[in-house]
Amino acid sequence: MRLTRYFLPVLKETPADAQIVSHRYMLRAGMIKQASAGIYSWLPMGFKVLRKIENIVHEEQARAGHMAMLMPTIQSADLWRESGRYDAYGDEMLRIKDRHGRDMLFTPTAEELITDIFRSHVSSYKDLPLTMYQIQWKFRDERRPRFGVMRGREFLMKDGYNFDLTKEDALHAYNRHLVSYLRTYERMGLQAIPMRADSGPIGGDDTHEFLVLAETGESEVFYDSAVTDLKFGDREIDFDDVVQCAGIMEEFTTKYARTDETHDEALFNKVPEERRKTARGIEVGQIFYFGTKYSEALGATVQGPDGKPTAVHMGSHGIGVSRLLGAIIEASHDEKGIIWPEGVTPFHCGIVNLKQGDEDADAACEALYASLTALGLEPLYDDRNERAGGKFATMDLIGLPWRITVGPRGLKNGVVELTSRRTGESEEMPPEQAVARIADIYAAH
Ligand code: 5CA
Repeated sequence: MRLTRYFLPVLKETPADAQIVSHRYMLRAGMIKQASAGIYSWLPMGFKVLRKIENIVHEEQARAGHMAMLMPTIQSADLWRESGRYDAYGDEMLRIKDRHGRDMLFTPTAEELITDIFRSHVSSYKDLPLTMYQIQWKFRDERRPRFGVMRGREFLMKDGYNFDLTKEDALHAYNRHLVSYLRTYERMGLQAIPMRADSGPIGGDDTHEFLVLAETGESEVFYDSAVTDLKFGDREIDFDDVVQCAGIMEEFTTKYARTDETHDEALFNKVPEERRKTARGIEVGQIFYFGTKYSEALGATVQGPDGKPTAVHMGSHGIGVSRLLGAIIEASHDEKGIIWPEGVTPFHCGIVNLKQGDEDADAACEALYASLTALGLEPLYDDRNERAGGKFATMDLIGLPWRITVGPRGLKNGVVELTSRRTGESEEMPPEQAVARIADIYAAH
C-alpha cells in the first residue's frame, strides 16, 4: 500500500477526551472514529488489525476442533423469556420493538440462541461432543462506556459454546478452551494470565478470566509472580487428549492468580512474600462451565446411552476481539506511539523514502516494494512529499515493527537502513538483505 493512496487520517493533536494511551493512539493513528458513545467506526488500518486478530482466533479455534458459525445480532425476546434472562439482564440489554410490536433485542451474548439450535437438531448422545463458535458484534448498554474499544457498547466478541453428555466431558471442553486461549493470546504477543473469577450474569461455578497486566486495566488482580514465568510456546497439543489438556490447565492455574471478585487474603498470604503481587489487568477473555443451567431451562436434552433423556452439560467461552486492540497497545507502546507485535501488525514493514522525487531513491523504494509484495508481505510505502521527520513520526505513531529507510546518500554506498520499532536499533545493509531479513522474521509468525 502506498500512503498517498491510503486513508490514514492521522491526528496531530492528542484528543482531549481520551484518557488512556491505547484510546489516544487508536484515535491519533486514524484507526477508529467514535460514532456515538461506546460505538465506533473501524477505519481501514484499525479494521486491518481487527481482521488479523480475528484470523488468529479462527485458526486457533480450528486447531482445537471447534466449528465456526454465525448467529444474528437481533434476536427475539421469546427465547430470553424462556431462560429467564430477559428480565434478569437488566439495563445492559438493548431492547427493540419491530413494526409488529414484537419484542426484539440486540444480542449481548448467545447462550439462548445456540441452545435453541442445539435442541432443534441434536437428539442423541452420539452427536456429542459438539463445540461451535462465532465472531459477532455484541451490544451491552454499559453504564460507563469508556477507554475507546476497551469498554464499548458495541464490541466484537468471539463466543463459543460446548455441549457434552457428562460433567467430565464438559470439563475437558473447559480445559481445551483454556489451552487453546493460551496459544491464541501468545500469538498476538500478549501474556494473558488465567485467573479464577466470578461468573456474573452468565452463571455457573467454574470460570476463569484471562488478564493482561496493565496499569490502566479495570480489574484489580492478585497473583504469585511465578505465573508470569509460564510460557505456552510451541507445544504440540492433541486437543482430544484429556490428560494432556488437564495437565496444562493445572500448570497454568495452580499458582495463586485471582481477580478482586474472588480474592482470598488468607490463601494469598501463603505465597512467599517477595512473589505476592497486586496489579491491574485487562480482561481479554473468559471461560465458563455452567452445567445444565441453559439446557434445563430450554429443554436441550439428548437420549443418553441408557435411553433416557439427559440435559446436556454446557459451557461458554469468550474472547474480547475488539478489546484486544486496546489491550495490545496498552501492553506494547512508547511515548512515540504504538509498537505492534509481528503477529497482528497492520503492515509488515514501512518503507520511508527520504527524498521523494530523487530518481535513485524512488526506484529503490519501488524495487523494495515489489520484492516484499512478491514474497506475500504487505509493506506500507510512505511516498508522500514530506520531510523525513514527519515521515518518521507517522511511522512511529502507527507502530509497524520494521522500517526500511531509503535515501540517496545510503544508496550511493549500496545500502538502506533497517530499523526495529521496538528497540530503535538500525542497521545498514543492501536492499536485498533487508527484504530477506523481513521475510525471515515473518516466516516465524
Ligand atoms: N457468553 C460468555 C462467553 S462467550 C460471555 O459473554 N462472556 S463475557 O461476558 O466474559 O465476555 C467475553 C469477553 O468479551 C470479555 O472477557 C471481554 O474481553 C469482552 N467484553 C465484555 N464486555 C465488553 C465491552 N463492553 N467492551 C469490549 N469488550 C467487552
